[in-house]
Amino acid sequence: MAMSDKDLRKAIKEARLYVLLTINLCKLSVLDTARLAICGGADVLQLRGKDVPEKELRRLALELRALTKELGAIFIINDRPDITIEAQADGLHIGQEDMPIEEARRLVGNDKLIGISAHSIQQARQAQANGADYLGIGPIFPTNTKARVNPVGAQLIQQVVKEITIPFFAIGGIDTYNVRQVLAAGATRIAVCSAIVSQEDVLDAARGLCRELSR
Ligand code: 3NM
Repeated sequence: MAMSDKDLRKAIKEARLYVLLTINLCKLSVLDTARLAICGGADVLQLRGKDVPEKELRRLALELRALTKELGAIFIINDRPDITIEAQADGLHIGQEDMPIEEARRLVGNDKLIGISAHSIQQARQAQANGADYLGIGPIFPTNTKARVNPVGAQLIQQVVKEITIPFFAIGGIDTYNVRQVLAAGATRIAVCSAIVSQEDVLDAARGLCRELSR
């Protein structure tokens, strides 16, 4: 059964590991990657496929919805309110260059989560004021997955911890080696793509990061 909006907001607060399924970066099939990531401890999965044919994206969204329901993970769609609704996903994630949050909210309604990427404290404040349910804060470290945005460093996490009350996920270039810096700065949640989905052993990669998160 799908979670109610109240349960979803509680679940996103309690989530620790958020995995971005960037389709072209998955070493295994997207479905196998998703299953292994959840088995390894991922609480949230995001489908992200900017250059992927429409039909495939829609098919994957439906398949991942079924899988995440079965295994009990939150399912978010990147950048596509239409597919969020169609696949009955739990939420929509948008970036600073995508539509304004008010429009996203109008399109997906109050029952869905809306997450926003913020690259500065000003953007984080604005997103919170505009009704975002959670934030991605980054990129903390350099990353090829989102090379166009300059890394913000772990200092931004300290500022966000002080000021922002909605849940946030540190994101960008995070792996098992540097995750301690992120946690030391005050983050309790991380969002990861390549350090999980591009690995030979997705299960082990997810487990390794979960272990660090629960130290
Ligand atoms: N958004 P990886 S960083 C998709 O800062 C994305 O908004 C970011 O992938 C942001 O774990 C990022 O491979 C890339 O670095 C995350």
